[in-house]
Amino acid sequence: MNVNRKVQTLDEFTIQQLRDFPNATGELSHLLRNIGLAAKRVNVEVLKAGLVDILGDAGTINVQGEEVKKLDVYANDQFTGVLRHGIACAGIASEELDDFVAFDDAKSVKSKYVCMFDPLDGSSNIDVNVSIGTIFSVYRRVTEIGTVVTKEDFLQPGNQQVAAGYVVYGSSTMLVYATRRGVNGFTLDPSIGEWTLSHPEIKCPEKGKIYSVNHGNFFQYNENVRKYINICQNKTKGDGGPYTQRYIGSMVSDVHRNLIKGGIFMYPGTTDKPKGKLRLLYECNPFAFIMEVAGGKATNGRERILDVQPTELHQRTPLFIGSKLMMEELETYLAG
Ligand code: AHM
Ligand code: MG
Repeated sequence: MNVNRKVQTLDEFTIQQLRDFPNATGELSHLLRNIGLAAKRVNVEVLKAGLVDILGDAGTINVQGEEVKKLDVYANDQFTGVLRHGIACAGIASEELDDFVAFDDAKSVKSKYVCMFDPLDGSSNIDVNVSIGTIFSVYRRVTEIGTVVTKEDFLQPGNQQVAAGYVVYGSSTMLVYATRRGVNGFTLDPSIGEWTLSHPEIKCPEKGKIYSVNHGNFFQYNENVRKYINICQNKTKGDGGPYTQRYIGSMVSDVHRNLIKGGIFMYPGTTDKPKGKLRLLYECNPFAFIMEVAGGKATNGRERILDVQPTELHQRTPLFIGSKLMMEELETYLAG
């Protein structure tokens, strides 16, 4: 190990980035710092998830006499809380909440960003000790600074994102975030409780060998998607294959792996659910932004995810996302 290598923390990194923008206010750094703080708190609880029988089930009172919250509710409270009390965020929308929340205190109305998040994605994996994650997306508000934010601030197409990121609570805990300038990954060093730059300037390999899709739904996908899946199964060495199928069922982990190693992730529409399962605003848009900045692509099968004009906070969309060349091959099949 090279002990002389400079270890950069998330705060150092974001502050250094600011130096290139003399007029920057530091609000985005502040917001990212708050997200990092909430993620550390959530991480502590995720690490204890297996002790739920000892520490008490959600909704019960634990041995210390404290009310035990479901982890996804806890995560939602943490992210909402840090953003509400910070100085950079004027309002949030979350998978956990039916409607957006406008922060109406005197400081928050002067903030320029709104944030959307899925506080704990893949929550069906909590009980079985499989990686889960948080996904977030940051926009500049479109309403006037000094007023309370409205729905219009949240219903912006993904191409307006200022930053987006995710946290994987996995074998180690990582925070990855993108701005238009690049994608960078920070691993939590538990010995000092700091996010440490471990994956600078992430680029998604143009070609990959991994395809990720729920095969259980195969016969519910349309013919074009089924054809492409068959192509993935039949790749030979001369053809860039063979491909490997990997599907955890936690989007954050599945897309994170494919972003680093090269691959494609699909959650197509099904006959039962033509719009699929995933949510445009706080699941698909942030990943589409990260993937595009890293050199990959993301579509809903017809158009670029980032160009979709949202009409509802919780709208769903089919998603195809991953390495550039794999996506281009997929698109030839989706075109029919
Ligand atoms: P959630 O937000 O309720 O946790 O659901 C989203 C998750 C994604 O992380 C994952 O890609 C997908 O659901 C898996 O769904 P399925 O089990 O239908 O394949
Ligand atoms: Mg989710």
